[in-house]
Amino acid sequence: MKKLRITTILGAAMLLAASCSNKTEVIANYDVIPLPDKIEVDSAAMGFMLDSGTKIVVASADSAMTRNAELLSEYLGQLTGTTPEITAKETGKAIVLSDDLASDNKEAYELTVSSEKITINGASPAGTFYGIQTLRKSIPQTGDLKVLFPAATITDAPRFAYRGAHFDTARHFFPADSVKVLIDMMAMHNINRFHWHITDDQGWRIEIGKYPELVAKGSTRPNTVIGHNTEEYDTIPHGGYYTKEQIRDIVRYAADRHITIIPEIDMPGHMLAALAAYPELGCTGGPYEVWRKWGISDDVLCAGNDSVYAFVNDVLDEIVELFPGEYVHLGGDECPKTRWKECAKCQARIKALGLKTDKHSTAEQKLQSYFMTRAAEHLAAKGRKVIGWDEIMEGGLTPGSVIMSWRGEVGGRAAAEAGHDAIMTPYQYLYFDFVQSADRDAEPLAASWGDPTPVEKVYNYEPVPAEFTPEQAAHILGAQANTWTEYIPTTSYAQYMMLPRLAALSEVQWRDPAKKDYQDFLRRLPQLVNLYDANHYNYATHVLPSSAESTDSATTASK
Ligand code: TNX
Repeated sequence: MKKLRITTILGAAMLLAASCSNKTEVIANYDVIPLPDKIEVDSAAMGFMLDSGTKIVVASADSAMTRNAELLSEYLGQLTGTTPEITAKETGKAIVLSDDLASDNKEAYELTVSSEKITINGASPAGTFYGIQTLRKSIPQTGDLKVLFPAATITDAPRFAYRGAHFDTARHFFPADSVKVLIDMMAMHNINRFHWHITDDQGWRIEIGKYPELVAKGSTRPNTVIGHNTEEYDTIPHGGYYTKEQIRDIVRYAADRHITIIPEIDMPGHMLAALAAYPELGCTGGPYEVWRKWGISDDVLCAGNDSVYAFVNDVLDEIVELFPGEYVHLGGDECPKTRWKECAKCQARIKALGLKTDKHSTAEQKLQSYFMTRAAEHLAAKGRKVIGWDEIMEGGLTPGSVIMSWRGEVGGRAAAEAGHDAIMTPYQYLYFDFVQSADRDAEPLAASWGDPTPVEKVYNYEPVPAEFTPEQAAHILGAQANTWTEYIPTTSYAQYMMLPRLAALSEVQWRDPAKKDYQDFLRRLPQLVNLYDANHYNYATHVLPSSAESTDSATTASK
């Protein structure tokens, strides 16, 4: 708080100074995160001075390119105090945006800086956007600025096409505006997939027209267990959900930032909130309650009941309407078979399908595979593909489904070896709900949990197994970090858990592993942290030089 007040006073003083004096001149530094593949600075040539005369030129009528220009203008306004005008015609000193770079990698871009102009040419509007991110991140501070960009040519392209970040808004609800802030954070780190975990035992958080009780009953719990499933409960009702209008708005907001949202409707387990709303969908018929604690529930969707399959299809129909991306995530994790073993309907279905336990899987695991396959087929008929947690391999993988490997790399490896696509998200490296240092007492929230996963561990993660052939390696679509929110009750604390680990992740996702260097990453990090400050993001300071520490992180995180 104290820091905030001082910053406000300082900000006002700076504004005042600027109105009577000249702007501060700063020199851009292209050593950003993730570091571009090739940076050639021509120190003999004159650089480009960004000042109030600079315009942004975008000739293309493409709406994505116009949006790129608007975002660049916004970013520059935020950092330098001057918001450049956008025009279609090239006149005078300008930043020129285009999207006709010849490259096999559609997210590639080239950025050139001369005394007269800066050009950012992408192989697609997304490529141009990453050039914009690099330009924005190269500005080392904020204020009323003139920025000198050294003459340079930067060529860059990402390593992986799938660069994901997952966030759980089911265990705790996060308002639409803070989801947008998370999307901005992702965009800043060149992430292009937001895996949105939107339903779980503890809350159903998306409006579904055909089943109004899902949010009416399933989005609220009267109280929540304290800490790690102690016997004690707080007295605070917790709830919230996103209306269809809010979802559409967020989908658009993400698309403007070249991020595709992958919604996850976790099934057949992790469904207690839905069961509380529609008890007839469970094996016992309930009653059920929206869960007030954490863990794995034995109560799951009944796999022997035809109305459950109809429910799943109906929900997916509305999901597909809201989310235009290629993939829908169907979960599939942590589904105990306790109820199915005792349920007459489930056993009848097993019998009717002729499912038998063998040395690879049990009959109930095969029933789950049947369940997932039916949902996947429904989506396939609508032109969508399925992602599932690695458990979906247990009873036999649905052809065409992508495996998201979270219980280590075993599932992802097996999938890729068998010729299926996989995304690596092993909990040992990429779980951002896990504590960041071994010194738990120093963490802002008492309920910190998980094995210590420091920034360096994330940075050094390599998603492609060393012994893989190029064909197998091509099945590793990319990597993703997951932020589960059992112990993350506020947006501020979520930011603290994600930053700066998202920065480390971005180099795993973007860069050639042979060129990665943790010490060099640490050297480049403070400049990115200035941008975190400019956006008022909360972040962890474990690996920052003490001068760059945000004094507020500990206090705001515990709010
Ligand atoms: C396991 S990862 C889960 C989540 C929990 C998480 C906590 C996965 C597919 N399932 O339901 O929130 O651990 O770290």
